[in-house]
Amino acid sequence: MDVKTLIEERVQTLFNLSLKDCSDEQAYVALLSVVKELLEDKKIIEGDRKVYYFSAEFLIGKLMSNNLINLGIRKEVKDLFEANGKSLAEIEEIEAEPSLGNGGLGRLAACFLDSIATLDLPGDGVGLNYHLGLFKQVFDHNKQCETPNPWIDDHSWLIPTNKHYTVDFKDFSLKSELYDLDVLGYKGNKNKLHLFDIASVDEHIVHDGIQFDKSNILKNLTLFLYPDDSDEDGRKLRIYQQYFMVSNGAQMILEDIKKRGISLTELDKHVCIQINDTHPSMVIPELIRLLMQEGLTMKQAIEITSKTCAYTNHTILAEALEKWPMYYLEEIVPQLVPIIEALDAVASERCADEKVAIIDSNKTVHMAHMDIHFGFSINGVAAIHTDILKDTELHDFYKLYPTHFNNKTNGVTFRRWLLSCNEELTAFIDKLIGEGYKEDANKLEELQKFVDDDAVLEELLAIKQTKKEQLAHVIEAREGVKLDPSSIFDVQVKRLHEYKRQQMNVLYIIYQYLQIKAGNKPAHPITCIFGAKAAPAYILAKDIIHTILCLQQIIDNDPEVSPYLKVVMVENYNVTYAESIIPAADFSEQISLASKEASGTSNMKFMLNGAVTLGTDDGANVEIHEFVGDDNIYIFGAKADTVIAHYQNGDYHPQDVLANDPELRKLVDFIVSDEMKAIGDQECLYRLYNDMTNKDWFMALLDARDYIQTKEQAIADFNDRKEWAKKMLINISKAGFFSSDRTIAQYNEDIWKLK
Ligand code: GPU
Repeated sequence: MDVKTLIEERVQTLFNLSLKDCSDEQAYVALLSVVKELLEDKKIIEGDRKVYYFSAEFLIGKLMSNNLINLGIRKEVKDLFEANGKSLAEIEEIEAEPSLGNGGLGRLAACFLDSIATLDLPGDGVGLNYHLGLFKQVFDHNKQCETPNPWIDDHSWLIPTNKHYTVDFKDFSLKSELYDLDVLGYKGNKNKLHLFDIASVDEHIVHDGIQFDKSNILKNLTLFLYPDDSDEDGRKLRIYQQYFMVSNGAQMILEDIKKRGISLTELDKHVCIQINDTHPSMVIPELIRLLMQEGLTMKQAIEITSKTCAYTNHTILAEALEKWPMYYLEEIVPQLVPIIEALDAVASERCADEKVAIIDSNKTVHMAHMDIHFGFSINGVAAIHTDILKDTELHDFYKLYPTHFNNKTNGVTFRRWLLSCNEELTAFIDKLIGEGYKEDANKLEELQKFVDDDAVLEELLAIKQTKKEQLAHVIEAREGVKLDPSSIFDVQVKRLHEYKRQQMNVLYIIYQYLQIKAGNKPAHPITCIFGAKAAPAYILAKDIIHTILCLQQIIDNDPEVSPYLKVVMVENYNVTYAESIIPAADFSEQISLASKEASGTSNMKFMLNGAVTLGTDDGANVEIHEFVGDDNIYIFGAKADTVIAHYQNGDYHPQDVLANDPELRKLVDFIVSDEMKAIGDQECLYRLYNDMTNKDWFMALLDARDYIQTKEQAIADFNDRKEWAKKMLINISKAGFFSSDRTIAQYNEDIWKLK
């Protein structure tokens, strides 16, 4: 039966209505039920060897649109709904976005699952089923407040399974429940995302935003991703979560191997476990423990585990590399302690230097060190990032295991970040070069032949305009803020972190505000769009949000300024929001302090949608720069080696910069001006001001002047519409390398070695 008939009949059976007469909700429910069945019928990708991607986060976004695309039926369904007076886009809105991730690391995991399935490789995700997600961000009095983000309802895609495992902690055991999600490849077969949970979790213990009793593990274990770890109970809860995730995953893998009649001594020939940053690192001692329970010697178990596990590092920020006091582990998972001690002993035989020790002299366990000593591969996520790991941050490990280090520059799935979120651009590209690029992204290069074709350039600008108008509607509906779609849409959307330097963007906004007040209008009106969540315990990040929201208010209320400058920070930025913001962007802000952003992935999505990058030579910006050339990107700021030298010499002081730059001082001073204090919270504003002027750990002042000048140049260039359209076209044509299909092919070639 064809899909149209299936849907029509389903509405009839479920609601006794015709598609024309049913509500959007009913249409959604019928569509969901049909699509779930189509997924169920898909074959599971098989192979003798399989990868398991262990990750604390899977920021998968809504699934309907993606599933329709990968089933190859989106157009049919869209037409059917249209013929019945309905809009597929509006119906897709109804789905709740799963809240299973935080930022780039989680979104990368989601893109990877899509590409693994698309390349027809056997590979499953392993994670946790957080009921209330990270948190839902709401703004109150220009401040971020956190509320629960429930997303599981009767219409979720989760598939209950009958699989259960027992996970032992020191004081109790937990029986897990496993929910699966189908991950369908583009016009292909499927893999699974396995999300572990327990039945006793109780959402009702949450009160006053996202407060709850952090010691009540039976009720809280899978409530939230990244529970506040500013106190000891919070940190211990994270260990409970991590061990629960990896023990379930490891048990599931061994069960499967045994069922297939394979000897556990051959595990590494059939399984590869990719450890996504350090959150799943306890899988190493847990796998060793389970193998010993099955009768292997410790020596055998260590050897097999080392040949099975591979580790991906996503940061060089020392504070983001997890370390746990040994006594936490003794209190929670004492069964791992003798194994970790044994691993530490083996590691110190290989190298006695404490810098590479697993357990240091304070009895702290360094999770990344365990991964590197006892995994067969360690990779960074962009060329410059891997180089910095080798040369600086992990140099001592590199000397020990030079052949284990490799780079895998990140990528993004074009199914979601072009085909699904930008139908207009997709249709235009189809018309220009055919659909081959959907299977082989490098074919986007063929767009180059239109670089002097005026009609093509004009159409590209027209599509961007359409996407900007659509975004303006979305933002008006959701935030009550009216945007001018003829202004430049300058976008910085990402987690709020000092190293990403939203505070430097703040200085630009203040600069522009003061310029306009002084009678100097910008070359083109500009709208600065932000989206960012701050970790609940990250005070300074919240101060930056407060400052942005206060600026937004001041500018909105100033008729002298608001026609030329607008600021909007959207509430609860998530994947769904990204899907309307990214296609509408003119400028892509990628302004991290050089050396600090491991890769970035929104930079890739933006270029793919024809935005031009304003960025530092950091993370994957470096590779984007190489691909598009100097004329099609705006690079500014200190280079990574300069920054690293500043840290090594301890010779960067924001006061030195300010002493030489009175103009810049005025911008910083504005943060605590009367205008700001009249509407803002003085404590927050002064805290940010004092930090920026006395510490400025991520050197925003160092690059601020160069940043402002570069952005002014970009605004001026934007006015030459034809030249700008060429930049857009070249960015799109060079985006092919950043497809996660390429990234996954490389993981497979160098690390996983699946069929
Ligand atoms: N990243 Br570590 C996160 O999103 N969360 C983390 O806990 C850590 C890293 C990001 C990096 O900041 C970003 O540069 C990178 O593109 C992304 O991981 C995926 O590799």
